[in-house]
Formats: sequence, C-alpha cells, structure tokens
Amino acid sequence: MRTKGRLGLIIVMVVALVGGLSIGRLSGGLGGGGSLADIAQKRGLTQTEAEGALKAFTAPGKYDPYMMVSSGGHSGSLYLIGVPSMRLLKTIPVFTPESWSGYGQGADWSQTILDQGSSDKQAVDELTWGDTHHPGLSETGGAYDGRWVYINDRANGRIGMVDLRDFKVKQIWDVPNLQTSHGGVFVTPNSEYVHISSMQPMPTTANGYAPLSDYAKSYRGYSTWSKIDPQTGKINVAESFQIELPPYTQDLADAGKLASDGLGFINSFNSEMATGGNADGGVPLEKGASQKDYDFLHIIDWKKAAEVAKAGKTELRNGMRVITLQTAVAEGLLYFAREPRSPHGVDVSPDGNYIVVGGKLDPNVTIFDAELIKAAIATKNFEGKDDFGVPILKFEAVVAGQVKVGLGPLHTQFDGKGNAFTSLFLDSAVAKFSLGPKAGIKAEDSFKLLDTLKVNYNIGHLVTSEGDTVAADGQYLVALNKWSLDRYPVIGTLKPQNFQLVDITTPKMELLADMPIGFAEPHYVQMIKTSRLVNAIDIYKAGTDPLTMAKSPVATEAGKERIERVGTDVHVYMTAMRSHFTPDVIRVKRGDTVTIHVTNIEQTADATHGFAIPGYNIQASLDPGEVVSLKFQATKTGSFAFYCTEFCSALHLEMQGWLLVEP
Ligand code: RUQ
Ligand code: CUA
Repeated sequence: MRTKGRLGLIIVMVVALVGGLSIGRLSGGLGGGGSLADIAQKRGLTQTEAEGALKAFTAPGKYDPYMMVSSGGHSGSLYLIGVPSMRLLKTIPVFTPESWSGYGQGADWSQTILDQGSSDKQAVDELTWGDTHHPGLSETGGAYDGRWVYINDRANGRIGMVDLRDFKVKQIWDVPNLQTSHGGVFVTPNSEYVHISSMQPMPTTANGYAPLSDYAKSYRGYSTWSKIDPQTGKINVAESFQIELPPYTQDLADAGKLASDGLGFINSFNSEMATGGNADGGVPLEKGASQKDYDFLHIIDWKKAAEVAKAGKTELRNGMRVITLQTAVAEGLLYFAREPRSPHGVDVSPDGNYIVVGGKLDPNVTIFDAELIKAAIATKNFEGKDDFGVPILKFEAVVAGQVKVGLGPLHTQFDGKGNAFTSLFLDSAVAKFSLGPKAGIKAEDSFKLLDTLKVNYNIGHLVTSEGDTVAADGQYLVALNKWSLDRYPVIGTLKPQNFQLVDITTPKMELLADMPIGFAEPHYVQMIKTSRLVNAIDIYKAGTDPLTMAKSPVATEAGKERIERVGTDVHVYMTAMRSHFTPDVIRVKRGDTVTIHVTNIEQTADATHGFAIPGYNIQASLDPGEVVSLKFQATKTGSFAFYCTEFCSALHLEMQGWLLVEP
C-alpha cells in the first residue's frame, strides 16, 4: 500500500514537472498553455509577479528554511517571521505586557522579570513599555548557535535576554550609566559578551543632572561589555564592565570577527557636541550636529579591555566597573577613525576584513580594512587626537575603499560571496556592491556598484540570510521599509511598515513579496536558518518554572491539589488539564492575600491552557508542563468565574470555576 502510494506521488510529481516545463517552453510567458499560466493570467499577475509568488510560497504544512528574529520598536516585543513565506509565527513580549502569553498580567514570573528590569535609575516605579531596536543572537565561532537572543530597549537603556528553548524572556537588565541605547547591541563571536552602548551621553554626576552648558565636561557615553553566563545565557553583572566614552552620540555597533576578532566598532554622530536650544536663539540640534564633515568610528580592543578590567584598573560608578576614558587611552583600548558625515550603520563583513560605514549625508559607503586598522594602531599612525585625548588613526591609512552607492546609505549586509548590500533611505533603494580582494574579489572588480533595486519606501535596515555572521549564505534579503504609503488599502491613519522580500541568488536583485507589519515598527532584524534552532522545546518537563527552567517548588501533581491557609495568606495548589481546573471552587475572604499556583499537568505539545480571572486583571498562559504562580489581594468581594482562555478541547467552555471572595 505504502509503496503504491509513494509511486503514485512520484508520478504526480513527474507530471507536474513536465507540465511546468511545458508552460515555460510553450507559452514563453503567461499568455496561455498550462494551468499555472492560466491562474497567473486570471489573477492579473505578470510573469515576474507569478515567479515571485512561487519563490516566496511555503506550502501548507511545510516549514520555512529561515526565520527572522525581528525587533518590534515601541511595541516592546520581538517577532518571529518565517522566510520566504513572510508569515508571522510568534510575538515574544519583552518590555511590554502582552495578553496572549499572559506576560506581565498577574504577579507571576513575568512580573518578576519586568520588576527586575525597572531599577531606581528611572523616575517611575515601574516601566511598562520599551522600544526594541537591535536583536543580537548568540554565536559560536561567529555563527548563530540558536541558544539565546538579546534585545535592547532604546528608550530606557535596558537589555533583555530571551531563551531560545521556550522563546521566553529570562532577564531584563537596566544597564547602569546608560539612559538610552540605540544600535549598540552585538554579541561577540563566541558569546563571551553582549555589547550595549549608550546613545545620548548622560551626566556622570551623583544626582544625574548637569546643565547643558557643562555638556563637554560632565556628560559621558559608555560602552558596556555584559558578560554572558555560558550555561544560562544570562548577563553576569559582576563580571561585566564599561568603558567611558566622550560625549558624542554613540550609535550603531558591530563585533569584529575572524580577521577583526577581538575588536568592537561603534560609530558616532554629533562629535560637534551640539545640545540644541532652538527656542532660545540657539542652533537647532540636527543642524548643530551636522556641522563637521567627519564623525568618529570608535575602535575598541575588548579582549585587552577585559584584561584591564580584570586587573582592577576600574572605578565603580553606580555599581558598575568602569574603565575611565583616561585609562582606556593610556592602555590602548580605544582609537578613533574619521568617518564621513553623520554615519549610521557600521557592519563587519563575514570574513571580518572589511568594516562598512554608511554616512547618512554622504552618497558613499566607506570601507575600512581590519588589518590596516591594526597596523595603524601598532605603528601609531595617528593624524591627531580628539578633545578628550583619544588617538585618531590616519584616515588614508585605514580605508580600503569607498563606493558611491546613492543617497542616504544606512545599513549593510553581506552574502558571503564577496558582495555587500546597503540600504539607501533617501533613494528608497538597495545598492549591491563588491567588496575587495580579501573577500575573494579580483582587484579590478573591487568596490564597484553592481546593482540597485528600488523598494517601497524609505528603507531603514535590511537583512540578508545570516548576513551579519561568518555563515552569510546569500539566499534572501529583506528590506525593512519605514513607509508603506500606497502599498495597502487605506485602513485608518496609522499605517503599517512594509517588509519586502528580495531574491539575491541572481546577479540582479529581484523583488518577490511584500509583508505589512501591522503590529509595530521593527528596526533591526536577524535571519537565522530554522535548522539552527535545535534547542527549541514544545513541552516543559512536568512542573517547570519558566523563570528558572527547573522544577518549581510549588509544582502540583494530579491528586495533590489543595488549598492552604495561614492567617490571611491563602495558597491554592491547582492543576489544569483537559477540561478542568482542580480545585474548581476557591473560597477566600475579602482582604486575603491569594496565591494560585497552577500547574498544567499535560505533556502533549500544544495542550496549552489559560487561566483568567475577570475583574482582577489576571491572565496567564499555561504551556504544557508549566507552573505559574499568580499572587493578588482579594480586594473586591464577589463571585468570579475564572476560566481557561485557550480553546483546548470540545469541553473548553466548561473549563471554568469559581473564585468566591466572601465579605
Ligand atoms: S536604526 S534605520 Cu533603530 Cu538600527 Cu537604523
Ligand atoms: Cu483549557 Cu480551554
């Protein structure tokens, strides 16, 4: 039977293949012939559009070969999107409460994480949102290893860590001395550190205030090297350190790898140190910050810096070990190289040889050479120092080339075949150009513009498949456009952003598909091979606390359910399985402190239950094997019908119970 079935399938496939070939051959387009052409014609698709649809299609039940880990801007979340299908697979809340997963909706493990992520450096007790910009996947040997992903909060200078076993956040660290952080996130090639730098420099004074007239004197930036615990992926704060930086606005950053391993690169703008004041007769900030022709690429020797920190040559600032600017210069940890006008992206090629910088106000990308940088440092080939004594490497000595790519170059990604792709914000285009001999390109073909593709519209970041790692494989590119303008029907005044999938396997880039992002404004995105997500689980071991990933001390087994009361403290040990909670009636008194420990005792994938109490703002997702403890004050009397929020079974609607809060 089985053989026969398979044979049948093969015959069908052969027929389909032959049919497919004949479409191309006979019709020479979509005018007639086979059924695929008919469909395309009926749907009004051009040949290119029909090809795009086929290339982007992932058949029902099939998996996408790649997954994008997308930031979500001020939604405070991460998103998982399949490539090439461009299907949204999942939302991972990090800095902002979210109802589906019950994140931050009830005093459970997620609330603990949000609480820990709000330190007293903030002006309010609890931050309930964040602005996620730059994910950093963990790496081994410079390639993604599928263990963890880090994500920054641009608004509040925090970093979150998501475990790629259960795809839940395990830690939020409110980084001392940083108020904000934009693009300064990257993971070092063997996940030794996750880097996060400040964006706007801040006063180093004890009360956090200094007048803007003291900007140069009192404000400072920081480059933070957050030590990653090799077992858990969490940040070990005690082993982390910071390097003090001049009060420029530090922006995008990237880790050196292979040829540049051990170095970190951060670019900056506003080396003018403009502070605005347009309403007081001063120069508007954006104008003041664009006076000079050059800003500074920061080059940090982090391996050496780790030794300097270990040797204790640090001072403590707000609990952080800080290598002062003076020490950083004296120990040879920090160097600058000029980079053209208000740069944005800095991206290291897969081989580590080239560091590509896009200057927003310059039509060129500037390509620095890692070996030349090292040589200039070794021979002290400086062209001067900045106001803070940081040596500036001689520009001509460290630049490998420049390529005129178009207007508004921002970010660059790579295909691992010697080519680079730069987003052009003002041109709404992607430029493809060749790297140099060290990336395997002939000298005469080096640093040449090869192709430009118009996108829709105003592209910010772009991502290629594993394109910021040593394993860049040049299959897909996604343009992350800020505007969608006319791409979708009018659906109100707030429009989605627009992702566009591009085929980069051919010499000329080819646009395949659009994807509206109707839930956030992504900034940076990384694209990982789905096959690398080997740690992913779909069932917790029975009784797991997601916070520790270990057996919860309050896990409850079937038959051991109970309600315990000590004074006004009530603990409910509850189990959930299709299709009941046990116990299903809970009696408490008004004013009691109630903790409901719910264990989903199911060990079947996708057998998720929810636990929601109306009126008490409580909702938790109970994934198979998970334990969630929900603590609340029974402040309101009444009969509350708690229920399961996941349609888990035919008797899902019956999966409910009573919380009776007696007067
Ligand atoms: S950014 S559009 Cu927030 Cu990375 Cu460059
Ligand atoms: Cu459990 Cu519905």
